[in-house]
Amino acid sequence: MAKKLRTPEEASCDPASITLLELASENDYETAFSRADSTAACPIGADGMCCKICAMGPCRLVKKGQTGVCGATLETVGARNFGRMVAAGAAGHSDHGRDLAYTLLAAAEGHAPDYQVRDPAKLREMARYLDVEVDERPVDELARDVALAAIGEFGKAQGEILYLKRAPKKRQEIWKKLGIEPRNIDREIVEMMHRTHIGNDQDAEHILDHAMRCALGDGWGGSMLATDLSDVLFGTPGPVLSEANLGVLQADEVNIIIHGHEPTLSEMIIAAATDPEMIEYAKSKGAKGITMSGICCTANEALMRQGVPLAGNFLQQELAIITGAVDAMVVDIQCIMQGIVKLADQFHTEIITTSRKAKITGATHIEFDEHRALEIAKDIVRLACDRFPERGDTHIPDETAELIPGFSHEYINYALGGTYRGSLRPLNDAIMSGRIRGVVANIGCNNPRVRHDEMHRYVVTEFLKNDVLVVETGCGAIASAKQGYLTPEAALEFAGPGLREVCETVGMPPVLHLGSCVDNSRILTVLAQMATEGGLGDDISDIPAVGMAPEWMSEKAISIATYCVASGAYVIMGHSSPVSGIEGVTQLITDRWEEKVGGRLEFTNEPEEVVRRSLAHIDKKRAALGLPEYDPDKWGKSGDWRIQEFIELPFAEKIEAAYGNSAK
Ligand code: NFS
Repeated sequence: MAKKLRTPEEASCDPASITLLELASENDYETAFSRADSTAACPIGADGMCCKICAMGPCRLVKKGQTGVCGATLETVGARNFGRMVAAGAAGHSDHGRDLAYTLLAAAEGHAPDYQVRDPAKLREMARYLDVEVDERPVDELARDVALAAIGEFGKAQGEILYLKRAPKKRQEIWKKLGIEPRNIDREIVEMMHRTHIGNDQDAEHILDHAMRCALGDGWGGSMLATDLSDVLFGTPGPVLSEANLGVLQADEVNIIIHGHEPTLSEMIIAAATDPEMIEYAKSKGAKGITMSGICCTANEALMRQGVPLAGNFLQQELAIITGAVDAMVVDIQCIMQGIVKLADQFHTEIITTSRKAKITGATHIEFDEHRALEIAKDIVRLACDRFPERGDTHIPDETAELIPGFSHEYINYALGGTYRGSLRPLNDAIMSGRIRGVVANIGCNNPRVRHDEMHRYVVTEFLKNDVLVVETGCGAIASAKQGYLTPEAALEFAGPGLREVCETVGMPPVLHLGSCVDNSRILTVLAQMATEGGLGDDISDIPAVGMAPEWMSEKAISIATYCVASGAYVIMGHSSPVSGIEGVTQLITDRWEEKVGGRLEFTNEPEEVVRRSLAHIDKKRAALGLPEYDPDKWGKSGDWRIQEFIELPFAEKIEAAYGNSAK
């Protein structure tokens, strides 16, 4: 019996996506939404109860006490499956970081003339953490040594990852005591694969300890290096004004979408697309100009630094093609659905793969080479322009929302403390006084098995109402951007009185966009600084904060969740647990991990439950710190809000409100 297909409204809560899903349904275009409806998830695999790491299986452990052919218990199988997800996720983030280090090296040695050091201050900061001598050395010389030191972090022979010292002292001691300090980034990933090979590590807790070590190599290693190197090469983000959703596509211009994760090529395509020669070329093809926009984390990278609009998040990559207005979708690595190629065959859209690590059968492959980056970028832009005259009908939804992204941890410091005294002190004070109840990091993907953007929307709305400051990255941030939460004005409409007052004073949105998924390392940095600033304990686990990925789907999300837990955070994932069928493993990643590292990892697909558990955790941490109990009525209505209400009053009431009875 065919499975029932969801209506567009059941599949997404985003109006632009609903419009295009209607079009997809009328024209039988296949998307991840329709494939999710027609492809039942394997219930045994979904619960983590299937082992396929050798050819004696696959073993499906569905009966009580059943083991694999080798005798592996359900707990061992579940821990191995989980550990391998962490390894794959950590590999993705970290390999991305490694490539950036090689780009910096090529730039410093003069082999990549289109790249340069854009943030020398950040380069010097990196140098200090990586034990590279700074002194008065020329930028290129320093950049070369920093690049080599960064590359060394992936495979050095001795010691531990140097960035671990960016964590609070107490946290470093916990890692040392447990023996989970990552030695180098690659080694922990390789060891995870080794341990989970048939007949090796067969103690679930022991495997999961290594999962934490491997993930820490991602969070405080590969991802943190990726963030810093991107800032050095392309500039540390600060606030910019931009727009989000598929309405950013232009009917009369060449539309190029950059999709994937790396800023290296996309920065060049942005430069090429603004080149007068390229704009003239677009005009020669009948277009008025060239519009760039982004999908997934490449979008976040380009948005944070260049203000390039967001076309959408993970589940909108196919919907963008269905608009008929995308002339080229240029992809690099990660989160790119193979389905876009088949779909693009029904339109004029050129799918261009660019990474030597990621080809897709049927796509045009133009391999990126950092040594002649701009030249390749121009070839790609030209190809997009060539497709423009082939367009058929276009269906660009009207929806766009304004946003102000660009909240790097440096900018948050600056915004709160000012130029001369950049500091998180005001944030800590606001939490201590109860104006801000706590902090939630809402991150991660979309998943077509749950209503697109709905969980993100629900939890963020509830947290704002409850005076919780929300920080975001990845596709979660794009979801909030489309909702209009990433503007300072959103505080007036959606935030509780205490949070609103802080946002009004600082002039910041109540939801801060911190960047792409590798930029979750910025969240680690902010948490570490909050812990060392004073007043909120002395470790990340003391802070009234929660991390979550309510619509997660990727292995990278599992790695992020694990390094956040190992860093002391309480993490709640939505959708479903990859080990839901294994009580022993569930107990290990919750209660046992909490005993060991102070953080725990839970899964629930109930949005109300995500909010309830988060607020309960925040209040528990506030109480443990001896902070006043959160009181929603304490702060009343802040300035701008009162003025807004005053403006809307009828004239007579205005007079009375302003002068009281004496005016009569
Ligand atoms: Ni993160 Fe970014 Fe999006 Fe999920 Fe994919 S784009 S790295 S994995 S889907 S948030």
